[in-house]
Amino acid sequence: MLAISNNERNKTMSNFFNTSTPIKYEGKDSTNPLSFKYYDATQKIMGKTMEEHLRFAVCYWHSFCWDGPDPFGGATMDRPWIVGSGSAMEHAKLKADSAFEMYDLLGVPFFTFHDRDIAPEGETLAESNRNVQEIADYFAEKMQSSKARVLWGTANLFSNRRFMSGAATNPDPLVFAYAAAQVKNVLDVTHKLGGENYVLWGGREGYETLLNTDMKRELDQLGRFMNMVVEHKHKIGFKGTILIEPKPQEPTKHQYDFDVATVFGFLKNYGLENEIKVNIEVGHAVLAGHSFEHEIETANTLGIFGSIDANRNDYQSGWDTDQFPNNVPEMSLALYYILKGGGFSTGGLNFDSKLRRQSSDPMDLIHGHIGGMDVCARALIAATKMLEDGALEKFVTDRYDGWNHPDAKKMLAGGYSLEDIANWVEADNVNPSPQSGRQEYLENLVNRTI
Ligand code: XLS
Ligand code: NI
Ligand code: NI
Repeated sequence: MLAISNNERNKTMSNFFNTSTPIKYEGKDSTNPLSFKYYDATQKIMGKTMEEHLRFAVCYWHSFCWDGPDPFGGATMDRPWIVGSGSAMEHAKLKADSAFEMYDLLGVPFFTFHDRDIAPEGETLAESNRNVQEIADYFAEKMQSSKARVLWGTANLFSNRRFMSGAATNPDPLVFAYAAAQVKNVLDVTHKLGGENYVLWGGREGYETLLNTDMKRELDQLGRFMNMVVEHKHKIGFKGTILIEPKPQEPTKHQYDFDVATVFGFLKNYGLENEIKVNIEVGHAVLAGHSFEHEIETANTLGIFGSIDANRNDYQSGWDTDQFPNNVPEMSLALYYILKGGGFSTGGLNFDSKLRRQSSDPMDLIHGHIGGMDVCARALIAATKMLEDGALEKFVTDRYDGWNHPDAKKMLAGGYSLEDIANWVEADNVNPSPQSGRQEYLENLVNRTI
């Protein structure tokens, strides 16, 4: 069913979806498409409810701003706040009404937004920023009757053509300044709304060709920019986490935030490794040539794990197609490593997911999120089984057991030189015997939990 056209609707009370009954958990045998089969928000599992473990967030941009274009055709989705009559600010409020209608239907605890998603750009940045503040105040009113909170806010520093050559990494200092003014506003707004994190995704922070690029200068600019963000966070008393979202390319050919390890190197270089963490997206990990769990464990290892965007790519095209998660084994391993690392603190699981172009009905947004939430809930159940069972962890512990020997410890502690070790290996005829890594056996253990 298509949405009711704009003139039929009340401007302050949205009725975008053709149901007002909140989606409930009905169990896996339910055939009701408007129910959760696995996500039972209040079910306790390893000491926390599913809601507390998963910390689901709905994203504003793909859910409410994207209306289905592709390179060969325009919009396919009926979004009255994009095409209907009324002022841009009236549209923004109507969009907010529909967004909160969806948060409440799904019962999600969080949402995420860019400044440009929620409010129209004005004639000047001052006007744009005021528009964002006005809609944020409108959110604050709506949050009094909704349980949805802000997981993170972010600034759109990539859509407008002024950012075509980068935001913080632009050759023009005026663009750097403009971006700084935009980020300050969204960070303030995120703080005011009680947001738990602030995200920086640098889609245009990179370059197309070295022929016109001073890489060292651009990285220094980005380093200074990030330091200013952190300084401002402390100045205003924002307790949330600042997160960088790595992505190797798209839209820019070479992006400076390529992957988790690259971001860590950047943070170290600019003295930010204790201030900024990462928001890892499934599709971005894959674009960088990694598995999602590799990126998560890398972040755990480096102490910078923050949050995730759970959307994945199309397996065949390989693009950042931002599909709702629908791969239980992939998400199970991801959650296993997230839980092993201690789970989310300020972070959460954001659906930076968009519908397929032919899913033109508003209710498709509900189906997409139900599916994504159920996939993640199933994965959470599998991940906790892996942890509670402990066989995987025990295998890894046993595999490294040789390092508990006092001589092995001494080798790592600097107690022997290269020469000492060489003398010992030759004198004692040290001859290690290879041990199986048992990958297939371990994969079978994982499979039992899914
Ligand atoms: C784009 C990114 C973007 C960020 C927020 O690929 O995933 O949507 O999550 O700017
Ligand atoms: Ni993305
Ligand atoms: Ni993302």
